[in-house]
Amino acid sequence: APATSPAELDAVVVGAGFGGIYMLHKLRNELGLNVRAFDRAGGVGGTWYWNRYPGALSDTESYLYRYSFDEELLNEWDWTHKYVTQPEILKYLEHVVDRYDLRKDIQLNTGITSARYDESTNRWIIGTDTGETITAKYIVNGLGLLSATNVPNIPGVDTFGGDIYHSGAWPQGVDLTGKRVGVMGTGSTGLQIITAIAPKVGHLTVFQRSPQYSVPVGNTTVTPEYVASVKKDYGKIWEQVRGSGVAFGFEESTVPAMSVSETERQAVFQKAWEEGGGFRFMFNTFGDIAMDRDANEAAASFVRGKIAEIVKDPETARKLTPTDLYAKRPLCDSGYYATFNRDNVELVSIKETPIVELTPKGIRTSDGVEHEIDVLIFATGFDAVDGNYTRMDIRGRGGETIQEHWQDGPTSYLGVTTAGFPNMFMILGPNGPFTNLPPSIEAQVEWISRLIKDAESGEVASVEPTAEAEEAWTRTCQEIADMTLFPKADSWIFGANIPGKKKTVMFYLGGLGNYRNKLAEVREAGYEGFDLKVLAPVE
Ligand code: FAD
Ligand code: NA7
Repeated sequence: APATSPAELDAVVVGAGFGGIYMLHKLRNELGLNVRAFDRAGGVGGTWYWNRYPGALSDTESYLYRYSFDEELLNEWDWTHKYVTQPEILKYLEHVVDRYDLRKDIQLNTGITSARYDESTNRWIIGTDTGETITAKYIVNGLGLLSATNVPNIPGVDTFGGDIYHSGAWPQGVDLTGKRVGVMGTGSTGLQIITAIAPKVGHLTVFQRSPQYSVPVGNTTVTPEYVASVKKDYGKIWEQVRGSGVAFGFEESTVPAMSVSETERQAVFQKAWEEGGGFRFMFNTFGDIAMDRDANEAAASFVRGKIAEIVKDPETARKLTPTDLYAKRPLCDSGYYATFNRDNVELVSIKETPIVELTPKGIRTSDGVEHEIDVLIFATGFDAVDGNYTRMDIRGRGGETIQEHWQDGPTSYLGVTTAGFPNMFMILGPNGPFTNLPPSIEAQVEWISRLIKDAESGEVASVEPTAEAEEAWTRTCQEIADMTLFPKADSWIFGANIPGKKKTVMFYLGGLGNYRNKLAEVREAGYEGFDLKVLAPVE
């Protein structure tokens, strides 16, 4: 029931995924603050609550898709396969919530709709979609960077007689057995869904906008001996991860692809193909795949060769073969290309024959064909990074809205704060690191928590970055991105997947090690780049 008077809290955490859960633990259990976390979901887990689609799997190896802060938990939590599935990750996060007794301070089924900074009291006034008002000194947003769903606007959607699901809001209990299913979207998610459902559905029509480079994920069972050896080495493993680039557990290669012979290059790619993993293929084979056009083309042409070998029908192979740069988030799969050899799977290139409309029976494309389907699955991704921010009414100093502040694209200082929004922190905010994410989330949560601790012990009324610090960080991220090929490919990494969204840099591509060093330097320099407004002069 709506509270009659505003609840007064020290801090509000928005989101109960990897980020929000750890933040709540730090602020409540370590700093002793009065905190509540909110999530619009009906359960905890964030990404892993929402994405229950068939085949949902992390493509970070199991041993690294978890928190590292709790040694005891690392030692007791087992895994059976090289990669963890959605139900396993969800179970893990629920366990963490119970382990730290967090559930009683997580309010589910409650969306935060507004947050307004009151300069006279230095507090945030926060509104929910259940009609509550809460005030808090701090607000920490763990809204998720791949969380606000992107649903295509297709004419005739209301006339369609079948069911429509988005991968990122997958309902419980969907049975696709024997049905005629259409999947739109061939990113990481689309590949997983297509590969998982093809053997079960009656007929599968894949509506492909862009062909993709993908390598095998290489999921296998792991032995108890292997698990024990990882546990024994965890200290060293996490140290390596924290100092690495993409935090996927391997050393990034520094060898230029063109510095070795053609034979050796093919052997390196082949070995990576057999071992599996998208990030490995891009970053562990050679050091310049994502930087140098020739190196990139070498990797791309290796994958094109695989498609030609695997896919039997030449016309399908042609449609599946990308010709652009290999510079999106690297993909991996459990037999994606081979799925198109199945009799019940059909590929429609919607670049060649665009979708005209949804009809009562299915999808009509520009060649006049009506593709009949019972179920349409949108694996069309997310309004990434700032999507959940701009769907809220957030107002900082002088009533400036987040939409106004970010009209030229989302920015931040260090990925965790933004100028004019005092005492507001972000986990995985814009221009944070592009990595396996739990280690980056930990770095940010720990840094934010320490800043709040320092602020609390120093009578600080408000903390915010200067506009100059934010501009400098944006420039740094831009400069690093411009050294890579990523901005030259259209993907969510730069906001290019959303119609009308400005294409800008949204990540710090300098690696986790450098990012952590930067965070540490800023703190050690007395929070360089921040304005700390003191409540009362400290004697
Ligand atoms: P999330 O887990 O997204 O949680 C955010 C929560 O905030 C959500 O529950 C949402 O409901 C809630 N929320 C948002 N706005 C509001 C609001 N206004 N009010 C209330 N609640 C709100 N990362 C990897 O590193 N490796 C992988 O292999 C990997 N695989 C992925 C696979 C899929 C299908 C997806 C979608 C993402 C994947 N990711 C992967 C990225 C993944 O999102 C992060 O690893 C991590 O789970 C993010 O945690 P988070 O807490 O920051 O955000
Ligand atoms: P992605 O990677 O953004 O992929 C979305 C896919 O949907 C991609 O193939 C898009 O084509 C396609 N798409 C997007 N909008 C449309 C419309 N309007 N019509 C047709 N096709 C469309 O999202 P995922 O969920 O797969 O993965 C996101 C991240 O989550 C992933 O990297 C992991 O970290 C987990 P496009 O390529 O843009 O032409």
